[in-house]
Amino acid sequence: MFDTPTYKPEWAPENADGKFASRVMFGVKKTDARGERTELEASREKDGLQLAVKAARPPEFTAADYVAGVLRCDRMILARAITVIESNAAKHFELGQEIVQGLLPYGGKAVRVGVTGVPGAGKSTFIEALGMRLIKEGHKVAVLAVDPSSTVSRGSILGDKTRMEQLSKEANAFIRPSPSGGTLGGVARKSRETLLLCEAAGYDVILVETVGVGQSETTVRSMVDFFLTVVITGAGDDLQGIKKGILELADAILVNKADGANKQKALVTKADYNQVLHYLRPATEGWQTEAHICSALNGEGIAEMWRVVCAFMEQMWQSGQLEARRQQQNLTWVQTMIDQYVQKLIAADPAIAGPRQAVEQAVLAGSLSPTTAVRQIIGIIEAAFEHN
Ligand SMILES: Nc1nc2c(ncn2[C@@H]2O[C@H](COP(=O)(O)OP(=O)(O)OP(=O)(O)O)[C@@H](O)[C@H]2O)c(=O)[nH]1
Ligand SMILES: [Mg+2]
Repeated sequence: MFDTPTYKPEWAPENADGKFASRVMFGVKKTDARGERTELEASREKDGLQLAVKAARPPEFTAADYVAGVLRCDRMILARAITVIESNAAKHFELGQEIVQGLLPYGGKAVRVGVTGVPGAGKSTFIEALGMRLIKEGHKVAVLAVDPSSTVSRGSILGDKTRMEQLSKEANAFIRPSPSGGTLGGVARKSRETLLLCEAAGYDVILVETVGVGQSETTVRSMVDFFLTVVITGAGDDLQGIKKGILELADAILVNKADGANKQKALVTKADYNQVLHYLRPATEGWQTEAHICSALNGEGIAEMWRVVCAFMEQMWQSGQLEARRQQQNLTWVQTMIDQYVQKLIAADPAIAGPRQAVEQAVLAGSLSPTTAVRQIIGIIEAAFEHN
């Protein structure tokens, strides 16, 4: 098929010699059957094109390349390393783990702050204002997102809506939208490993944004040192609207949008929160969670909020709680991953799935009690595991 790489075109000037022959380049077929590709590559080689084609493709990095690139804070390599980690493809898993393992000794040096709050509370605006301030003070800031909705819609809280325009232009900032795909647990694993990579790259403040919808908050709480809940006055987000459980996760409450006519209301809201917080168990032992106000829009209160974070970190560091919390978080991380693995094993085993479904149907039909059903399903699982 590729025997003759040169053709005489249909039209050629009179008296043209063989040099006028044109070269025909065959297109790449999408089906990409192996034989055809080999044939195509051979023809390119003949045409001296192979090198050019190779050069156009991004180079394949080894784990060592990624590790070295991240350590010298090459943002392109950092972004690609995160893409490997976020990939659901089996072939990337080993490489991803090698990268993580290689960078593990370089992590742990950042202040990790989680920022949660209802949609529109101003989390991104706050992160941008704080991030810009920190960069001016000489910090390197990474912003990550954990977005439960992205697992369903494949959208992202740091996607189209808020681009953090100013921060994204800064050389010392790195912004990474939420990983998509997988369960929230999967997203959490990826986010934790991304956090580690950012630390290894030298980002000394990591801000993790998440929408306040329950499970994602617990997930983010389990990967950060300081957890901040951003609230606003009115708009259904006053005291009645916020769950006690969520307040108990927070190391500080930040009443945002305290500007213009809203400032007085924000002060009242702050006092209300402080009253309630006084009676709640604090998220961190020995640290009284308090409410503060700020305007992410005009910058008032941002510096004060950061001082609170620094005071917290200092106290945690001195008391040894910081290290203890991080170690506990690592252990929880391992346990969560194991739980997920076991669940996957059970779900993927055909010897379990069929019989289990039958038992569950019986529960639905009301012919089997839940307790008996659990016992039967456990029997099915144990039998399958013994068999394996
Ligand atoms: N007046 C006022 N508006 C603010 C303030 N902070 C944020 N906003 C506005 O509130 C809107 C939402 O802000 P975002 O920062 O996108 O809120 P978010 O919490 O990140 O929202 P999601 O990512 O969708 O959950 C935007 O129109 C902001 O301009 C503030 O301090 N004062
Ligand atoms: Mg946002």
